[in-house]
Amino acid sequence: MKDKAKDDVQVSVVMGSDSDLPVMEEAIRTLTAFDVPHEILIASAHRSPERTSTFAKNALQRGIKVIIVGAGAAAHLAGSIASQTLLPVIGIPVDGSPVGGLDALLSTVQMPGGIPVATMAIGKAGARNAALMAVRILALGDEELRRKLQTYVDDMAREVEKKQTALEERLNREKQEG
Ligand code: RP5
Repeated sequence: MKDKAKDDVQVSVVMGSDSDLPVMEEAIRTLTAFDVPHEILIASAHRSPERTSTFAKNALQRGIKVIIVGAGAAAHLAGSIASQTLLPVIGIPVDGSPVGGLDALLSTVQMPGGIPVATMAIGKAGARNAALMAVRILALGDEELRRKLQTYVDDMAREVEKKQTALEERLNREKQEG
């Protein structure tokens, strides 16, 4: 039988446009890898303000725990959502604009005091970290998720060791070959 509590959506992944999807897929992939139930939505702060507002105002009541928001250009989406909910909002500046996402970074990170948006790095690294930040928040009350997070961190450390070994082998080979 399905465990209903575990199947309930815990994270909303919101993006300003379908053009943000290639970046946001990194967050979606990571949430999927951790088996975190999530939903994916398109809502624009500028083009569909009412849709954005309805989502933000209902999210807490729907049982959502964390909202991940990606937007590019004059990226007001994360701040707009954060202003209409008490849930933690994690922002990802999407790097689709001619200025490489710097506009989105400043629009997302420079929130006036009082309405926080936890802003990640520009682009795919930020999207991956947004999902990992959501997992860290959820893991505070979920031992199984905390164990998965520990395995993820341990695997990364092992990867570095492997790279070190591969590098040493290559340098030794090159030395022997003269
Ligand atoms: C933002 O404007 C979106 O988040 C997207 O990054 C950017 C461009 O949107 P499109 O013109 O590609 O739909 O609101």
